[in-house]
Parts: sequence; structure tokens; C-alpha cells
Amino acid sequence: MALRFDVLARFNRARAAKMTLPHFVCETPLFMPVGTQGTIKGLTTSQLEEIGCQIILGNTYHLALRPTSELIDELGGLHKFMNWPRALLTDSGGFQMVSLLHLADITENGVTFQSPVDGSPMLLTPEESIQIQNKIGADIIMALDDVVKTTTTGPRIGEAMYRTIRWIDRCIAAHQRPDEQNLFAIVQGGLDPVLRDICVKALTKRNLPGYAIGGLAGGEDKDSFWRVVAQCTAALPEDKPRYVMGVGYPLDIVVCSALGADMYDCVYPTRTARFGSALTPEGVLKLRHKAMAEDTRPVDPTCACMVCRTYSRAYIHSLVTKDAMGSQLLSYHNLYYMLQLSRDLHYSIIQGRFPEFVCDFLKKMFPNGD
Ligand code: PRF
Ligand code: ZN
Repeated sequence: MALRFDVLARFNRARAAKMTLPHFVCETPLFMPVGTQGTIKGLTTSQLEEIGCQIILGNTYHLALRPTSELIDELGGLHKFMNWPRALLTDSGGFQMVSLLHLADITENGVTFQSPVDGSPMLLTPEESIQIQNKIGADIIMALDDVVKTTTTGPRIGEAMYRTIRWIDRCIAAHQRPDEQNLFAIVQGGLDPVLRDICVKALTKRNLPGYAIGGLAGGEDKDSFWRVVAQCTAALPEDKPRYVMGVGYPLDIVVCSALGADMYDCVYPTRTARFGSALTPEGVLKLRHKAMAEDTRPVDPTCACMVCRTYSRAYIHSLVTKDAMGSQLLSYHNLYYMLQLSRDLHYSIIQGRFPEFVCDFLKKMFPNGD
């Protein structure tokens, strides 16, 4: 195994841990910004280090198409290619294909899709996904899973869950670099507690370095979402990292951490920045709003980031939608906010004041109690 997971402190189900990966020692709970073509839109790798980013996520699907995994391999792996010295995680590609290309079709052998480059039919098997991820060289690689929308009902959910279990063995058999890269399995099973239970038990038996909870953050109601996370975190091993994929909003991260989850990823902070929205302790601040035009305060007066120390709301308002710098500055602030939230979770658990932190977070976010 190329991973060590040391739980440093707990508060009920919440935990703060040190996760030692080949390229970086991370502190959990942690948030992973999402990159697509080997970049986090709008930030340089030195800015990512500056804001305390520990690990970033790359998508196998995007990287395999362009610049291609062969080229990344030839040039010494993704760390070297993008000049990122800290940890990397790659997602297996199936979810991206299914969510981005409506033409994707899943069979027992893998995910078939039309190449967005030339329209030719292509197939991503569990073996190929792992082979590509072995070439990219991330610290954590994800198993190919069969993902269905959480709003799907009927036998398809069970089919996808059982297929995900069959595919994990193909992924394990194909993995060529277990001493340098950690393969995580992904729990599926939709909103069905029986299917989730079967999946957790089957995957846990494989004794992998970490486990993800997949198939969520797809439009299900919060109650169902939290119920599945609570069930899976309670059943997954205590001494391994638990990653909730595609999550999320600040509130979701706080709640999932209270339920014992450790890792998160989401495009939300950078995507919402490109629409002119800033994340703050009081909620979303819309910089496009005309009330910002003469507001000389920082985006978030309580934030210590470079953007909040340097620029006014009025200045960012003047850039947003007119110049790329507007969304770059907001992306910087939003990622800083998410990373600071992760650090606050980690240290509040360590210092035994997690409930106070959560109370304070909720009071600021929902001052009227709703
Ligand atoms: N599986 C994979 N990647 C993902 C998800 C998943 O279930 C989600 C959650 N819908 C986000 N990213 N492989
Ligand atoms: Zn800021």
C-alpha cells in the first residue's frame, strides 16, 4: 500500500486524520479542487500551493483524450507535466463519460461511447481505465464503476451495483503499480440501503487502501443523501479514508464530516466563480449585482486570502463577465474558502471544539434559523 491513514482525533463520528500519500502528507477532512485538462481553471500551480491545496483531482477521461495518457507517461507523469509537486487523484472516467456524453452506453465489458474528437466508437474497460491511470501516475486512482442517476428507479440500480463489484476485481487485477498508487473502490447502490450494504460488504472484503461513496450529489433530496452517507460511513473500515464523490457545497461538507467522511471534490467553487459568485460564511455573494458597483469592502472581510486582502467588491464587479481576471480572482477566493473550511474542520476536531465550530458555521450561514 502506498498510503498511511492515521486518525489523530475524533468527535463522535467525525475524525481528523493525517493521510500520507507518495507525494504529500494531507490533513483530513480535505477538499480537492477539480482540474480537467491538467489544470484548475484560472489558477496556477504555485497559487494552489499558496492557498494550501494538498491534493487535486484530474479526470482520466479528459486527460486520456488530450494530451493523452501516452504523452503524459512519456513526459514523466502528470505531476511533472503540470509541475504539481503535491498529491493527485484521478477519477476513472466512466462517470464523466456518462454525465457528459449522453451517447455513452454501459455493457458488461465497459463503457462504450463516441469519441468527441472524431466520432469513432470507443470502449473504456475497467482494465483500460486502470492502465491509463497507471500512466498518468496519480497518488490515488479510482476504480471504474457503473454509475446511475440517483433519481433512477428499478432493477438498473442493482445491476449497476453488482457490475461495480464485478469490475473491482478486474481493476485490482489490472493495477500494475500498487506500491506507488492507491486504488480506491466506489460504493454504489443508489438510495437503497440493502444494495448499499451489499456493496460496502463486498468492497470492504477486497481490503483496498480507501473507499469512495459514489452515485450521490445527482439531484436527490438532502435527507436521502445524508442517510446514504451516514449508512456507508458507519459500515466502512475505521482505519481507511472515506471519500464522498462530487460533494459539494460547504454545508454538505460540514454534515458529511460530522458523519465520518474524510474527502470531497467538486467543481462548484470554480464553476460558481465563473458565474460571478463568491462563497462566504454568510452564503453566496453575487458580484454581478449592481449593489456591488460602489462597495469598497473586500469580497469577504473575514477572509485572509490574497484577493480579499487586495481588491474591493467594486473592482471585481467591474471585471466579472468582462475580463477573465474577474473569474480568476473569484476562483482563487472560493478555493481558499473551501480549503480554509477543510482546515477549520480538521483543527476543530483536533482541538475538541467541533460542535462549537459547526454551531458557529450554521449560525452564520442560516442566521434566521432556517
Ligand atoms: N463515480 C465516479 N465519479 C464520480 C461519481 C461516481 O459515482 C460522482 C457522484 N455522482 C461524482 N464523481 N467514478
Ligand atoms: Zn478571500
